[in-house]
Amino acid sequence: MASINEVIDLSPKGDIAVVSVNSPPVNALSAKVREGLYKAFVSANADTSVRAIVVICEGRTFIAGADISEFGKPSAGPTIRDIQDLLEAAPKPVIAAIHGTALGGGLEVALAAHYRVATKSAKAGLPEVNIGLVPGAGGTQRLPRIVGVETALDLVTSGRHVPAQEAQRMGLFDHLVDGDLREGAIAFASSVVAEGKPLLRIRDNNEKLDAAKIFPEIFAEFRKANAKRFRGFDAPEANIQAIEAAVNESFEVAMEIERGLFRKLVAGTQSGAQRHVFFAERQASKIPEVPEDTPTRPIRKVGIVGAGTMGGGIAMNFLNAGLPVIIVEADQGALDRGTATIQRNYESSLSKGKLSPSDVAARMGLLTPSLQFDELADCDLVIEAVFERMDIKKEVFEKLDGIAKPGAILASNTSYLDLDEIAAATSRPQDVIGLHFFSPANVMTLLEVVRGSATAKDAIASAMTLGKKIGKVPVLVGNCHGFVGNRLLAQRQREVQKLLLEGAKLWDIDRVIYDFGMPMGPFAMNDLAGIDLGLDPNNKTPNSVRELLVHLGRRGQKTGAGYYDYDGNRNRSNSELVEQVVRDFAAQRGIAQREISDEEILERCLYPMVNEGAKILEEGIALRASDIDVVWVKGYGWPVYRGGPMHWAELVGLKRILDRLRELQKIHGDDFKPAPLLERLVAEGRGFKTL
Ligand code: 3H9
Repeated sequence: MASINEVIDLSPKGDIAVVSVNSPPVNALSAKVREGLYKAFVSANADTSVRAIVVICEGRTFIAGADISEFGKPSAGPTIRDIQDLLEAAPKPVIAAIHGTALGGGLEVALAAHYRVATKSAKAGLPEVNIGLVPGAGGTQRLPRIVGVETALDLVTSGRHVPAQEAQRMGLFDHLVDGDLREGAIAFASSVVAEGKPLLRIRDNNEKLDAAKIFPEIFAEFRKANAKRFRGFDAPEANIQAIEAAVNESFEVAMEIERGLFRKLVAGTQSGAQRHVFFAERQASKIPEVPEDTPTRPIRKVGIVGAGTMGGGIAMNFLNAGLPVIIVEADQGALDRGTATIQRNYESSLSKGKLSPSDVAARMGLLTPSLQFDELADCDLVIEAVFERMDIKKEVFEKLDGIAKPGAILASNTSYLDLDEIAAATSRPQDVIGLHFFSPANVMTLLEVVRGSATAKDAIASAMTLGKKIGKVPVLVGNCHGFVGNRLLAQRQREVQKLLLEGAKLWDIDRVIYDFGMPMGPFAMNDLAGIDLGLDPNNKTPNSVRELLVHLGRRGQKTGAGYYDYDGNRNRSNSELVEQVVRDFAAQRGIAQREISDEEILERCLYPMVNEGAKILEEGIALRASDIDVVWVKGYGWPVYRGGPMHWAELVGLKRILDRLRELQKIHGDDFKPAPLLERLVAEGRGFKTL
């Protein structure tokens, strides 16, 4: 790249000036890009031989937004708004030529151009809400002026990437180019000049705002309809307010309102946490010991052992990605039920319009149900999803060892068990790996990739790549009981049960956890999943509140009663009977009950999780603190606006957590014994992110 600076080129093509951005990976609007663009537009605007300007990008995408890594740092040079002012006020037509994804600040730059052309595979969106922001360069002002208020509200609060055809229907794109984008854009620019088309400035066009002026209730209705989805988040409301300002204020005043909202959010903890998760998610796929150029094993056919809920859900991931799957069960009834569930899930997507009949047929066409284990012989990857018991898992792996082809990856979906012990049942532990999917496996995006002590690097690289291919967020974890996610969960579960016996009401515990931002409290969650899950059905001597409830036939929502009572519509209410069961059990155990504050509930549930995270880091089970955050945000519903347990811990203050753990240790014993790493970090005044 030459002409303006390392990342911006300005070249004439006849009487059209072409401004190109080349700043890999995603042409984000870094200081260098902004500076180059500004200079290029000043120059092209002033050059009287130039009759139109095309702005286009090299590489995989049009500008994908502001440079998120620059947020929170002092900024210098021209702002995005300065560039937009130059574009919008240019005395000649400016055409944005879009391929890949025009997102955030990228789309905002394009919206300040007079026209937008795009490839048929291009997408556009304002995804700032996903990193806790509002668009800060007029996106909330120009977008509703093109697509109308209702659509704009949907786009800015969902952050959805709109495909080219839909964007054209909405008026976001003026023209879709077949073939070469640069040539198409130059031809379009020439025609604008030749036909003397107007310099369309979106800011001047207020027509699309009229409907909301006549019907201002649209905002209240939108808030109400989406209250559940927006719960806890600051950014959706700010986005709505910015669009309200577009309707009620002048362009200039509303631009200032948008700027104020952006500034407040970008300095706040929610956006900080959401940006942390954005980068953490991408960081998770980087494994120092397994560099990106590590060869991967081709995976063309996948075998699944077990057609239960997990096996079926796992199979769907691969069918969705166009990979043939053979699913094996021991008995015909279970195989038929599993296949029928997969078919039913696809039909439900069909009825919601998410899949077409041919999509469903193609996916089901890739599925081969079988009762013959031997048919797994030509699979490149086999995933075991049988009952969570070591003896059963070992038997499966012994059998697999006998039939799988050399080099096939043999994976276990175990959520707790020792992967090395499973691997030892084979003669090829280097090919054995854990692929821990989360239920429902076709929906949840987390994939814990468990490495055993002998797992080969290329098997790890293959699993990580495949995980991304099927749309998961793969996180590499080491082998231990419960890996990362369930190890943290076990801490919370233990405290929840202890708190209950000490006098906290279960609905108070649920409320505190829910208000923190988790999708559900632990008891409501238990009732949903079935509180008998994993318990021995023949146990005649119940030894915990949970076992007592199961003994009473209160197995959760499915029996109309569990920790809570349920009516016919699964609405829950508090149960006096359960309160009594808890009180009696505590008395029998000699546990004195007392009032427990919300603060204590939260600290006792969450601080031990942070402490466990520190132990996990110390043991090398997770590569970095942010991987633990990704696991809990993607797999367990930790509110993304709190950034995951380790990020949150630093906001609370590691010293405060350590001090409280020490106090709790004195009262309640070694469940609260601080991790040596936590002590060391506090002593050194450092945080997890410095490791
Ligand atoms: C904004 O625009 C604010 C404005 O309204 C106004 C301000 C005043 N900045 O995802 P990938 C990096 S807010 C910095 O793996 P893909 C990413 O970290 C922004 N870096 O690729 C990764 O780095 P590495 C609004 C960014 O092909 C590499 O690029 N825009 C940015 O799967 C590849 O990323 C957004 O929120 C960025 N903006 O997906 C869009 N974007 O290789 C955010 C990416 O070191 N970006 N990186 O790990 C995305 O959604 C996806 O990255 C995208 C590509 C769809 C573009």
